[in-house]
Amino acid sequence: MMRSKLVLPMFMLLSSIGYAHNVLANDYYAIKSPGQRVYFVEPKDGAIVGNEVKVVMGVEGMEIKPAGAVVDNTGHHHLLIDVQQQLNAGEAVPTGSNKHLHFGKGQTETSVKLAPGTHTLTLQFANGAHVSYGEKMRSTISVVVK
Ligand SMILES: [Cu+2]
Repeated sequence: MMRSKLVLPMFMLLSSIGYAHNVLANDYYAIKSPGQRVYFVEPKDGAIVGNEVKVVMGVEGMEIKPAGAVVDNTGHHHLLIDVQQQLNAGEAVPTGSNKHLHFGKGQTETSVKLAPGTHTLTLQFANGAHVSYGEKMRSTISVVVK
């Protein structure tokens, strides 16, 4: 009886240690690797665009790999459209949302349709399990659709 009551708390404790370790490891890596970043090749920040927007996604210091295995310093792009809540390192990019687009085949280009007005586009790189690398691998721009 004692033993089974301890299993869940122990599991929770070990899980939280694992989580903290991942977050710390990501932060450590971010400090050690200033050359790692994502950026918009297209469009440029502040660009005035038509309602069909071609987006070209760039990355430096990490390798693009299709979703699947989790390998250090690899991952795939995500495009967040008008999302205010950003993803910290260790948080998974939501699936099944039309505001969080996954490029899990390793794509670096896409085209999105946007209504007239100002829109925020965020690139977020994440690992093979769609777990965000956080702020270090994020870039946000705004565009104005005519
Ligand atoms: Cu993904």
